[in-house]
Amino acid sequence: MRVSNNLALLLAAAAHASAQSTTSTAAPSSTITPSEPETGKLGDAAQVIDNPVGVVYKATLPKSAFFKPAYPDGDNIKGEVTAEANPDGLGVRFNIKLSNLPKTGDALPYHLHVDPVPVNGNCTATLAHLDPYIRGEATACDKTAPETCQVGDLSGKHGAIPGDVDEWETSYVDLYASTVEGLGAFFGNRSIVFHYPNKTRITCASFEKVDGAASLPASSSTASSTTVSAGPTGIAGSNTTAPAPTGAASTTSRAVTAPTTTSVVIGAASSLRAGVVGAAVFGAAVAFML
Ligand SMILES: *[C@@H]1O[C@H](CO)[C@@H](O)[C@H](O)[C@H]1NC(C)=O
Ligand SMILES: *[C@@H]1O[C@H](CO)[C@@H](O)[C@H](O)[C@H]1NC(C)=O
Ligand SMILES: *[C@@H]1O[C@H](CO)[C@@H](O)[C@H](O)[C@H]1NC(C)=O
Ligand SMILES: *[C@@H]1O[C@H](CO)[C@@H](O)[C@H](O)[C@H]1NC(C)=O
Ligand SMILES: [Cu+2]
Repeated sequence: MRVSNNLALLLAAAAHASAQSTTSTAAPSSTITPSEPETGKLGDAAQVIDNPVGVVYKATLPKSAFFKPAYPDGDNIKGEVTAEANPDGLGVRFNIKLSNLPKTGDALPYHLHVDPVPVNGNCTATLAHLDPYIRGEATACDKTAPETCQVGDLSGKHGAIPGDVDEWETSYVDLYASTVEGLGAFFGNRSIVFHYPNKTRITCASFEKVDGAASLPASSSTASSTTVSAGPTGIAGSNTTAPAPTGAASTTSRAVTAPTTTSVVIGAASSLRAGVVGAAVFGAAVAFML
């Protein structure tokens, strides 16, 4: 399934490239049929296979919400997001643990956003979703084709937060968001934003590199799990993703030294695209609505 998908993508990319070489004025969208998922102007997102192992980024939600009406008492969603390369460097595992969630009845989206949160906590200043392939968000992400989604659209690719629970935690590997500094898909200097179903920004936090991080437990590169607890103070499920210190843990933080030119990404025409991704993110930042 995966192999044939990738093969189809490569063939599609080859056909696209040859079509462009003969009809250079044709709009890229002319080769996309309406039944295919919408992808970025720069194509599908590349899988990142050399994320630095052992480097951990963490975003911790602030004490008070940005959208004050969500918590009139000054409270907020509580929780944190950690992100670390898979043990083989392919993709990044996100571990998300939240509590004191608002009960809206509808699922809550969340995304990686382009800029970090300023010291005044202004979530609007985080700009738009991380979207280095310039896909936009006019059409919803098709989670059966995550490479076509905005890199930062984590809830679109992996599922939104249920709107009727107090606590929620999940763990999954995203193959497109990266901890390789220099890539457009790098999010270690950016932020994560949690929204109401109507897209209002409730709260947000910047990622920071964790010093002296130990490796999270090694697990299958494609495994994911989600647990939900409706109890206000329950700890059910709290050990389903708990880190288990092992011999693989390192006691010092590892500097990222890989220059961008040696970053390895795979995917259709990725080598051509990688060079423009960094510049593209600035363009993506301009048209922010979310
Ligand atoms: C928050 O950031 C947005 C976008 O940069 C800006 O327009 C707005 O004035 C800021 N609000 C505050 C209270 O700083
Ligand atoms: C974050 O890092 C990326 C890749 O190194 C870079 O292109 C971008 O300008 C940085 N953004 C901020 C807000 O520092
Ligand atoms: C979005 O939803 C929240 C929660 O229901 C509400 O407080 C807020 O006013 C809504 N914002 C807009 C722009 O409709
Ligand atoms: C937590 O771990 C213990 C010991 O492995 C196990 O007995 C228990 O069922 C686990 N709890 C949950 C909620 O997974
Ligand atoms: Cu968002």
